[in-house]
Amino acid sequence: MLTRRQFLLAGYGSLLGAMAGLSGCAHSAGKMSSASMAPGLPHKGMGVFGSLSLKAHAERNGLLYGCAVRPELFSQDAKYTRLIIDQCDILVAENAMKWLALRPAFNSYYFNEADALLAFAEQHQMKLRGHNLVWHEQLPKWFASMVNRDNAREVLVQHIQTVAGRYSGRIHSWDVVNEAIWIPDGRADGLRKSPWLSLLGDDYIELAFRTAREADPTALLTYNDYGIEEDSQENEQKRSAVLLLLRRLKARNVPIDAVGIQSHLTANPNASFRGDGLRRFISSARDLGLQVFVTEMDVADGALPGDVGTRDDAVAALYRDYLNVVLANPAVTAVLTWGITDRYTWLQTNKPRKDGMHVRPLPFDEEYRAKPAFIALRRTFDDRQADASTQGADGSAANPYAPFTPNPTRARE
Ligand code: 9MR
Repeated sequence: MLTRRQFLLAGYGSLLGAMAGLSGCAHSAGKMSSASMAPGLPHKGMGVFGSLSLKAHAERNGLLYGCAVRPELFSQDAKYTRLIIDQCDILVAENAMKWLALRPAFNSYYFNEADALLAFAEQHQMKLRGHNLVWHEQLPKWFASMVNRDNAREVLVQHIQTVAGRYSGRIHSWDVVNEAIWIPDGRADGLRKSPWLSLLGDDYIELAFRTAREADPTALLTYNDYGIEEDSQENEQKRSAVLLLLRRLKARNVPIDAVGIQSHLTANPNASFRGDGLRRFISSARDLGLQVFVTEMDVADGALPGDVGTRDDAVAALYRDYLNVVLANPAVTAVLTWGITDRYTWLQTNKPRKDGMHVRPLPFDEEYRAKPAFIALRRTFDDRQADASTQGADGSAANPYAPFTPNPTRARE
């Protein structure tokens, strides 16, 4: 029987009998120090499944846990697929539902991967987030030459009607607008000078939310952004601009239900996370009646020394400190990491380490073994119960945001 001061790092390979000889480690849970690793303990396959999984710990504390997935890997990597089934109760497509993936040509749609992902999620009783309907990145090549001020409105509305309409009733939440604030562009309202802004003016955000609500009345409509997590002045400025946008939308009765805080963090060997600004931001979002999702969490380790134990501990400490701040507010109802295993993380290509070692930003390592970050996630989920009960606006212990139950209505064929 495991105590809270003992935990096991177990490999999915060992679960499947496919990774004979895997040695895991017992950690001191308090310090999460890899110095206390004890290789060779008889712990294979223990400690991370069933009631000890991330999803089980999340659910027990009124949360959803999940991750971004690459559905094309389901047919290629059984351990990856198993890991997701065991650990997640909510998924999001890392790329498969973006314009680039769905719109091979101006007049056509490609839904195979997105459809397969939704079928997979439903088969395993998982929820699915939609990511995303409006973004300045990952637009198809044809976009720049085919979309102009005369047809932009129709193109946007038709895309949202088609995509959100196809999956209506089956999506937990849609990132309707992604990353619309960019302070360096210099506008007073902080809006990014994106193609959508140039084509449609600042109304495009409102148009997107209203169209999404009509197309899928049950999905929680979300504004999703990054650069609003840290203690820095830049992040504080961006938080203000995002809040300004959210307030403007609410004042105009635009249908918006949630804000997504992406949470791509970087471990800093010289500073710890305080999160005062983030705490205030989440509280303001709650005052607006919004739910809050952690939508894309990972912790870049490029500034940390190479030693794996040191790195894993620092990454886990930031997961812990960050989520302790975020989860203290009951408006936060879901935590998703951007991937689940270090084997498949965008950071390996986007922010590779200078020493050539593989990056380690996620709860499971390249061989699907749970890392200290996994333990930190579980622990913060458990700690939430006590915190949330003291922080409800009305002093009640109940989370006012019941976990979402999807509408069983099937998508239009
Ligand atoms: O992880 C995604 C990567 O595979 C894509 O190449 C990239 C394209 O811009 O998008 C990444 O996901 C991003 C997400 O859609 C929005 N927030 C930032 C994520 C990391 O860049």
